[in-house]
Amino acid sequence: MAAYDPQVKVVHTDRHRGHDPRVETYLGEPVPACEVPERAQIIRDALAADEAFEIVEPAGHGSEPILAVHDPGLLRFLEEAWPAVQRQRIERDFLVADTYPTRGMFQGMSEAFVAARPEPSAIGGRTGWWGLDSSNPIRPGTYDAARWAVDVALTTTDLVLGGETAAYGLCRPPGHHAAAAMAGGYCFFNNAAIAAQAIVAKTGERVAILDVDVHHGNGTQQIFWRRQDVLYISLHADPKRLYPFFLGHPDEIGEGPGRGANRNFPMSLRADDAAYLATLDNALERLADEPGSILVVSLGFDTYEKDPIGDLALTTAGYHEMGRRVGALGRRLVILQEGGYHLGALGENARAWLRGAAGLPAADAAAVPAADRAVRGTIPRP
Ligand code: SP5
Ligand code: ZN
Repeated sequence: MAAYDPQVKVVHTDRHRGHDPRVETYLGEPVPACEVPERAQIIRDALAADEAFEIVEPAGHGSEPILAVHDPGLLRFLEEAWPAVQRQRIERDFLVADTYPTRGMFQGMSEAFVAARPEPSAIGGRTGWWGLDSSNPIRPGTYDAARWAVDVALTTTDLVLGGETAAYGLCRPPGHHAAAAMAGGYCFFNNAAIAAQAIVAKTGERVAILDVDVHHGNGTQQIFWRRQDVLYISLHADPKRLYPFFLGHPDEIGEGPGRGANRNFPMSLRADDAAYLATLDNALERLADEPGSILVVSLGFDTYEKDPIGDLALTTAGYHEMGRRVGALGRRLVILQEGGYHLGALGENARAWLRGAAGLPAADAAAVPAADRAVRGTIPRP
């Protein structure tokens, strides 16, 4: 018999492994990649060893939910990119753009004129056309992995629409930097935005997205910028200091019908649990009078005190408390993985957050080995 009934369902597939970047660049210099397959494996293993969780496989959902959010050109590019590299017989095993269409290039030209510029045909030009930055190399298995990350998000959504109070999608690659017509920041499709759109379409309710990754979710903000029915709330490092640099400021509140449905909360350098949780409480006040029964969480652990991103300073105990406060909102939760790169702590941080969200005590990781727990069928409560 399970120690906890109901268990929190964790949607996971190992199909993410084909997206296995080895290097990214830091100021142009090659450095070891942060967003690696071990991340998802570590979180999966930590949750599989805890009887509060049950791992389930995703189901395929096809292209339609992706096209409800993304430009068909982005989908086509990601599908065609690796085969195009192969046709060119370039001696390399990854694809990264080095030329991007940035704002100064089009200065003074009308929006309609700029929108009518044609997509290049060369693969280097196409990669820049659909990309934000050089931190997300395309590998042979990237497209398949990115498609499965969307299916993980949509299966998680189905579970919650089917009556689960909360479910967690172990999405990899992550999604929140991907805009309607742009990949970037380790992201290809915006898993959380696709989930939110699917919820709106199926329920007709308003949906809120809470983004607690250390980076501003510029893609999610862009996708719902003019939408009143999807509220985007993000806590993140000040973009003056940290990627994505060009969006994430507090005056970005949405436009048109979406005015007021976008809220950014940049944090000060090395903000700790207390500072973060105080800002979280402020941010969640915006949710109080917002209709809708489901909250999508873009969950990142790159706010961790020892994360290589190195901007904020949260602890494992802080994650449990953050999860607890989000769970206590009384909304059903579609929780989707975004960033988090400290491999040694990722498992415990995910476990702490999710146990908090499920109203469970923070487990004492050292108390009983996983094998013993399975035999005894119970988890010691502190
Ligand atoms: C989903 C997500 O967390 N995306 C983050 C994308 C960040 N892209 C640039 C990161 C550069 C960090 N390189 C590590 C160097 C640490 N000093
Ligand atoms: Zn991040």
